[in-house]
Amino acid sequence: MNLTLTDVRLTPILVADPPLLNTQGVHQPYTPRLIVEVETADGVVGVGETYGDTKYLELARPFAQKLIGRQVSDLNGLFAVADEVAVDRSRVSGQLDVGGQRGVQTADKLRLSVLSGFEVACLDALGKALGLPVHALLGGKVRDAVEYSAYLFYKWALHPEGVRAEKDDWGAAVDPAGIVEQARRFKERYGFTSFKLKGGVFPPEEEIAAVRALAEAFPGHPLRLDPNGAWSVETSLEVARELGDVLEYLEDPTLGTAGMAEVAARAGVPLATNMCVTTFAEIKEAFTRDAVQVVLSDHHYWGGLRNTQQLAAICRTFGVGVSMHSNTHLGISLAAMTHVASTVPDLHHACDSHYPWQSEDVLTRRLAFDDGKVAVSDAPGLGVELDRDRLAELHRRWLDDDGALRDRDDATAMRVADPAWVMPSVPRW
Ligand code: GKR
Ligand code: MG
Repeated sequence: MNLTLTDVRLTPILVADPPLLNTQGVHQPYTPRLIVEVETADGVVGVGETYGDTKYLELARPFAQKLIGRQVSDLNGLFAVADEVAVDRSRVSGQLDVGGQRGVQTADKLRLSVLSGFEVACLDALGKALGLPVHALLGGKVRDAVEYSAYLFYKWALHPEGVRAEKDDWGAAVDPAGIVEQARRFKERYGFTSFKLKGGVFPPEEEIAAVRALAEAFPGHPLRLDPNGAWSVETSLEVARELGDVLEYLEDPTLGTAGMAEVAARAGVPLATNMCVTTFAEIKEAFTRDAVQVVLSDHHYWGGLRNTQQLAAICRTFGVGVSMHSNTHLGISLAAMTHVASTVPDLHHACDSHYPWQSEDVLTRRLAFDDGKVAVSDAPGLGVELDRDRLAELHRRWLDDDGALRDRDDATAMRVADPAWVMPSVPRW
């Protein structure tokens, strides 16, 4: 068996995205993703997926070149490659590590997000070469299916008039009744039993009313609300008081470890985060101050599936819960999330996934949610197959774009509907 990497292919694509609202604005009609393929000397191909914005592509290209001639099994070596790419780039631009501690973390996340696309592709290829599923390469699954939650969004029925976009069949959801209806459809279509609402869009009292309406419509179902740090400490405490009896957790009510620690100390509701703890460097302070009770891991920016396992082990050690964050993604990433989640012993919360919002994919067969769960594949590698025609079509869309959509920018997308829109300063309420 020859495990030497002989080819690495990067295909940036644009994928249809519905008009989902968040505190920064609205999703663009198409969102960029990057599909990674690695090929061994024996012709075994592995696939990975990560963010596709320009800044990721700029790192991914030199990364891909450096992989040729390396072993597909050399997963630890990927970190050395990432460092080399960063050093080469900072020599040229002096850019990567500017901006103090925050700047270092942003650069780390960028680098690790790129690395994760290659790590997943290598694991897929290695699994195929050895005839083993990815979860086996990660030590073996401890469950046969992984539970996901319905990710509810305030949304418009359509993207603004005049904007080229694909239609979705979800309709509008801009009030409690719309959110309950969306949740019903999520439950009917996919069997989800826990619900997360993306908040920070409307004033807190409206979002409290939406969560109350969900609690009434789905008694006993776990509920979460995530305003992406749009609230002050006082507002967060008020929301916690109003919803404490129905929330499984409150996600990133306010920004920063200090604010989260204050809310956590006084709210009486567990806090989850994908904003306050996003790198290993942030763990110590947040855990010492008891600022978060659940870390929402994301294998993209945490640096792959094995780093996700390390994060889970640290959380376990400190008695902090772990689950999964998501951003717009396709089936390759959902497969990767499912494999790693299947190996994490203490996964006590359903994971997030945007996948139901993505009507397009690059796989010959979409992954399915049954009773809110994705079955863990035992096929070699990730257990997914690339649809090359579809990949080519979505890449063509990326090539045809004049650059306006190649970088996700929810505030600019919002300005199409509301030219006066400026990204709200935080805390907004
Ligand atoms: O897709 O609009 C969105 C979300 O707001 C996403 O960007 C967040 O990263 O899902 C995420 C979250 O949990 O914060
Ligand atoms: Mg979040």
